Amino acid sequence: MRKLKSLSVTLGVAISLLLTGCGNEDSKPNNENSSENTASIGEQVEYKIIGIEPGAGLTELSRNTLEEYENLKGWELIESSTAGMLVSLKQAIDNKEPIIITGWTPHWKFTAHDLKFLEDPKGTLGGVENINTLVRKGLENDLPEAYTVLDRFYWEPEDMEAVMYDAQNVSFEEAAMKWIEENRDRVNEWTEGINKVDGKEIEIVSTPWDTERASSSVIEAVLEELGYVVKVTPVDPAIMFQAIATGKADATVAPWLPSTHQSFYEKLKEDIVDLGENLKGTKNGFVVPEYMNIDSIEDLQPKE
Ligand code: PBE
Repeated sequence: MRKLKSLSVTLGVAISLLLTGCGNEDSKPNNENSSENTASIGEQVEYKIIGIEPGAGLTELSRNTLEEYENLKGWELIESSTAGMLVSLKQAIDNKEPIIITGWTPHWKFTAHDLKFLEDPKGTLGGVENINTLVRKGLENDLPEAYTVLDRFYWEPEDMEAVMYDAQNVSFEEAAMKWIEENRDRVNEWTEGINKVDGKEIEIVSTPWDTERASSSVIEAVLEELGYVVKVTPVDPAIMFQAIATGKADATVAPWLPSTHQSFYEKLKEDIVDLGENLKGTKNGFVVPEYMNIDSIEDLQPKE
């Protein structure tokens, strides 16, 4: 690795000497002159960060990030949709052009493309996070069997990724069923000793992203096996929190905490029962293709 690095630096020096046409002592290879280089990144991406849905927690964190970093003065967050962001990302990568997106993991974009998170020294995009299970007040009394399953529900990022991966070819329902069949022992731990119910209804709220389509589909199938009639409704994060706090919905396995959905959580936490993490190890950030010569949000230059 080290050898490779020094080889590429040597090559870089040699090429830049060739380009400048002489051995001028003052000329530095381009990739060492970071201010010049990153200024051009800003220009090339037109001081735009390609964002996602306006209602996403990540969008709120990204807006704050543009305010908190002085070097991001004049930069703009382009809010659109996850699908739109993914199209822009693919186009940029196909053309080897620079692009900065708001991204997160788990997500297939990291397997489909070589990407990296920009360092976030101010931590405004949150660190490594969790996904929690929240239920409405009174659920423990009203639907004790479901409450216990929801309380026990816990899996790993690899599990969620397996469902998301399969759901590229089949429906989320089918992908969830396959995961359940392959992980019967784990599912049995969640349902052990719980009596079956006969057609009781339960309403789950979720968000529209693949991570949450995966987890909600699994919990839906597990509760259906127990005899519940389950309805899953994907909504914006703000609505999801309201639905739990007002008792309009029974449960959610979708909130990203402590940062992504913090503002919604803080407002309503008194009216919500938090059953803790169902998954650990998610992350948000500004994401760029590996080929971009930049490592940190602080390397970006303000718009002149
Ligand atoms: N996300 C994926 C969501 C939560 C799951 C990070 C895009 C968000 O609210 O930002």
